[in-house]
Amino acid sequence: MAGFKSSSCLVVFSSKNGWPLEADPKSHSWEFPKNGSSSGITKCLSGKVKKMSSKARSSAKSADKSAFDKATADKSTSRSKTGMTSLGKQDKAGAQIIVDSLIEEGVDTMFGYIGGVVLPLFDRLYDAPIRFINPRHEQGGCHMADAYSRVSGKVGVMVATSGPGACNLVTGLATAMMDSVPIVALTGQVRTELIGNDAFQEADTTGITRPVTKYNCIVKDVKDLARLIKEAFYIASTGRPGPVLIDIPVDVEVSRYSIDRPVEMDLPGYRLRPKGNARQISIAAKAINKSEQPVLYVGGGIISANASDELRQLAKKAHLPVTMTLLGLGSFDQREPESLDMLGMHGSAYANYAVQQCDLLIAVGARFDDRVTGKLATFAPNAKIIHIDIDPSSISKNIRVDIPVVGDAKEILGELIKEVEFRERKKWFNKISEWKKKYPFRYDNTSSKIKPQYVIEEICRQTENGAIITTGVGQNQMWAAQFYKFIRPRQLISSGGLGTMGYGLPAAIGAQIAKPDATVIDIDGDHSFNMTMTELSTAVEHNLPIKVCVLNNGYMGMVRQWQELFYNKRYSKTYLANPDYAAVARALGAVGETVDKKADVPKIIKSMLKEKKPCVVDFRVEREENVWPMVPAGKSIDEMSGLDILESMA
Ligand SMILES: Cc1ncc(C[n+]2csc(CCOP(=O)(O)OP(=O)(O)O)c2C)c(N)n1
Ligand SMILES: [Mg+2]
Repeated sequence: MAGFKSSSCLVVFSSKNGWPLEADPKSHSWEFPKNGSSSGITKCLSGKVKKMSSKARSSAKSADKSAFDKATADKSTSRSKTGMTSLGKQDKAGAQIIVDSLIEEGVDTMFGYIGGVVLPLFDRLYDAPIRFINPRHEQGGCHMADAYSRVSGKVGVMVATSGPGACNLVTGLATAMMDSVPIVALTGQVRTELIGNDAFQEADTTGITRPVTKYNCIVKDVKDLARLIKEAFYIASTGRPGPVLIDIPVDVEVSRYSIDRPVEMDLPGYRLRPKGNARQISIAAKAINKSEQPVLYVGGGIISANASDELRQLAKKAHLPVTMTLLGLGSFDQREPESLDMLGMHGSAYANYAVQQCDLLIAVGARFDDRVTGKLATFAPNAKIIHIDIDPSSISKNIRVDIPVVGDAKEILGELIKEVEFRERKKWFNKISEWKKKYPFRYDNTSSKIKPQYVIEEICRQTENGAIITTGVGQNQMWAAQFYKFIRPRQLISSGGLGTMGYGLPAAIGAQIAKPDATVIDIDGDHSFNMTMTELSTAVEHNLPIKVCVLNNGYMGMVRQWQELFYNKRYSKTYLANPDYAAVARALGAVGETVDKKADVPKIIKSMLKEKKPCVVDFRVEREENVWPMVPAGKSIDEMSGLDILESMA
């Protein structure tokens, strides 16, 4: 491919390599850039470049504009009435069908990065009523779409070109897949007849992304395009949500099709069971009413089902202690007396003890992940287990469940609330409060060094528990989960299942786009931040007041911790020289500060919170601090290391 922009027109040379622009000799109709673009387009046949006359250009433009106006008018009338489609009846290029379908789905913001085979689509996006955020790397864009979704509750949309663009989405899709986040990713593909030819920028995108998407497909015919996009949104956002990818060859983008009836989905094998079985719900309620020592264990499913209100009602009405997974944090206000905070590998001692000693474990929207259960054979050994989940395949997957209830958490908890009774369970709650008193999350706050936990506590105090927090992966993530007390859903945005370093900054951008007025803080690790810090340019471009707090210990701290504990302190490749992050931030147009004195922490956080520009604060924290407690691999969750250390700090 080769192309350049001349003073008067975009000149494109066609090549056999699949250069995509509407240069197909068997051609479909041409798409013309709309107002504001360069003055015309050249049609390319077998490498020859022809120039359009200015008269032809202007008539083409006006024809195009009136079609656009008509489409817009069609949309405003038909959408609300039919609730089905506004795609209009006129003949349209696939690229326009894509844009209209997105608008139909209520998309007003999307993320994406251009490339050859998506040129027709980007041309249609040029003046579409959709806010477009251009990341600096497709992985970043996918994380932005993911966090945008987690914060807004809407489907995140990401578009990328074929080959390298699509490949760059893989980590982002896998992150969303593991955490059940609804994303629709649109990728361009080489022309249909070139597929399988090792064409320029060809990759088997559906093959590569199959394991990291809930569903994916390639569109072979423009007739199917609107339906497949509609299905993509539906599949992504219903049931157990997840990412869906639609691969669209460039010839489909330029082929024209006239949609003359409402678009209907055709998903005979995709069945949803939102309502839980009434008998199972009654059995669960009876078990709760009978239990002396129950624990509610809740995960991200509560948040995606918007069931936090019901969770609160259930916990209060039946009087149940509540522990949350990393992704569940925020679903139950951690200031409430029933909160046991997070459980699992770096969870609270009181949550882990309670789970191990409970007689009834009520799991809701959680999947018994190994970071939660530790040694499976000895997990919650005395408990009867209720599992409420929308995904039947996660029932009894890791742990044998006694009372499964498949369905939507909001609906099921709503029913359960009606049947449960209040029980005081004084002995049980007393036991829990003793553990809470004995083993709170602690650190040595008398140290003269900056402790990472102190930075987070101070951020929590100054933001009055109200900020949206994103994280990197590693110790920074675990300390954020331990020391920031979350009070509402969609407040902690973190890569739980995949544990993707580099998630924090792009996630903060996606979160801030979703909630422009919120205080959004990325609590990051130095090396996690380094993976995607190029996205600071995106934050600067859009003037987003995100705040990045780098807990800079110089190390890949979490891995160093394992090396300290289990590899005889042989710190193999966990130290990397860092750049001056504040200077990097300034070079990219953001505000950058470095803090190395403990006494400066409160005031720098105060000024950071007032900052309107994106800013990065590089906190030079204690280098070899560890996260406690810790359940070593293969141990039961009540076999925690570090409790003596926590006690010694009392
Ligand atoms: C993309 C990616 N590569 C490697 C890892 C493995 N890993 C987990 S935590 C970690 C170290 C993180 O270092 P840093 O961001 O500085 O965080 P810290 O633990 O020091 O807070 C590594 C390498 C990962 N989770 N993600
Ligand atoms: Mg680090």
